[in-house]
Amino acid sequence: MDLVIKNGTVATASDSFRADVGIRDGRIVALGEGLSATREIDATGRLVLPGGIEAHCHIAQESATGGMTADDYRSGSISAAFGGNSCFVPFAAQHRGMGVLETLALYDSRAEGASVIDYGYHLIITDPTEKALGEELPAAFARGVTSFKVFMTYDLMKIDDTQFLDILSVARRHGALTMVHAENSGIIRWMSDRLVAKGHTAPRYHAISHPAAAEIEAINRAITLARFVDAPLMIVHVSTDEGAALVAGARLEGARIFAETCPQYLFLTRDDLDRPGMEGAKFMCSPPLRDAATQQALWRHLQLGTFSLFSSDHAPYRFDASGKLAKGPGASFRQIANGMPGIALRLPLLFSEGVRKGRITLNQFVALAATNAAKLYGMHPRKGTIAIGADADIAIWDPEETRTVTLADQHDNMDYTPYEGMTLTGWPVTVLSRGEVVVDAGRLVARPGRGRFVARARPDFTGYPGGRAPELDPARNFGAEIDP
Ligand code: DUC
Ligand code: ZN
Ligand code: ZN
Repeated sequence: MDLVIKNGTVATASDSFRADVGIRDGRIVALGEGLSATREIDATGRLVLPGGIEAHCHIAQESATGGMTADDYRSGSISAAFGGNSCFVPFAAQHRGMGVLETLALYDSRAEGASVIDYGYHLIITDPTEKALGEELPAAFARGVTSFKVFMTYDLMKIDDTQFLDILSVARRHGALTMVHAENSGIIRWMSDRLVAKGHTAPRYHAISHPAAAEIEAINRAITLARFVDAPLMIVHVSTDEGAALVAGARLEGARIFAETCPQYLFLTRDDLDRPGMEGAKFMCSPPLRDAATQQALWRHLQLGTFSLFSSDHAPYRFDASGKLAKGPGASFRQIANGMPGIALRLPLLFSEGVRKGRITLNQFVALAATNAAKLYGMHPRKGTIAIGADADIAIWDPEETRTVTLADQHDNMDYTPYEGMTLTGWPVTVLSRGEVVVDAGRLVARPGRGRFVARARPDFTGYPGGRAPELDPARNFGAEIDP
């Protein structure tokens, strides 16, 4: 062994136990008592957890209208590592007219030589041409990009229901997971037109223009379409109790329907959009922040397992002319980029307010931090757990350390944090990726560019049998041959 982490409490998604962790050539090779090696890290009083996997973040990504995120693979990965993550999966966004493989090549050029932690991509598909569906998505899957995100809203990105069914079918055939941004485009446009016509353009009206009903309708439709063709589906950034309840109902019936929520929906409310001047723009994201009652409902869904994932949706747009205020200091909510940072605080927020306050167990925390993402995005058991043979992607946490969040301590390229002033207990102190220390005691000690692309395998849907609609079943549709 070249390294042993000694005397800590190891936790996985199922168990917590005292053990030393032995590492050789970047992998975990031993778990036991009294292990020794030439290099040792003393983890007395600390938790030894799988490194976090940040499964939803926007890094070096331009929006359909051209705005670029403030973080690239260097700053984004460094910020992720300081937040206890040793792997992340940003998006590779196809814009209309671009090929899928061309999109992946572009993101390769952005990530290679820059990331301090391992990375993969989810593809965003906005232009599902015959070539994309027939050749390029299968090729992307073969090179380890096994999840595809689609949008039901945004004029320059949205797909219609037919295209959605096409993508779900291709994903199902290859064993990929389709992810969806579920909001009803018509409701949002209808509300936005009326608000703007009456001069209601301030950031707070963003939440009014994206009502809960828009999310609920779209989640219902997305689940219906996915179940119709028996395709697995991940509903990202769920912000409503009713939307989460639709997911819970489908899961109870064995459908392969999964969901994610994000820190902003648990820790912020739409009152934050009502801050003076344009300050509310810092809290604009889509779906928007909701109310305190919804926060409580979402915590409940997190506790009960409706949400498999808890991701940051780090979408870093600065509060200046390069980001949120690109259209000027008095821009309408329609013209302000949606998104906020959170990649470094996702896990400290969940640990402090979830584990420390008794809302979730340490093992649930591990599942939400890493294990579930590893399983659903095809990286388990190589990543997302502490087990013999797994990559030594490990975060050592001090569960007693208390810090107050402030921008000066952040490592991203942002000029604000929405969580400024929150006091949190429990912080990652040392983060390893494939056995190499990346962050230690507040310092970056690894070289940007050491992170590697992770070719992901098929997601693991064990326990969810699914089942297709009778009209697609040859035994029940008078023999019609429809191959979804
Ligand atoms: N969807 C995201 O996933 N992130 C930011 C904005 C959006 O619409
Ligand atoms: Zn989205
Ligand atoms: Zn996002």
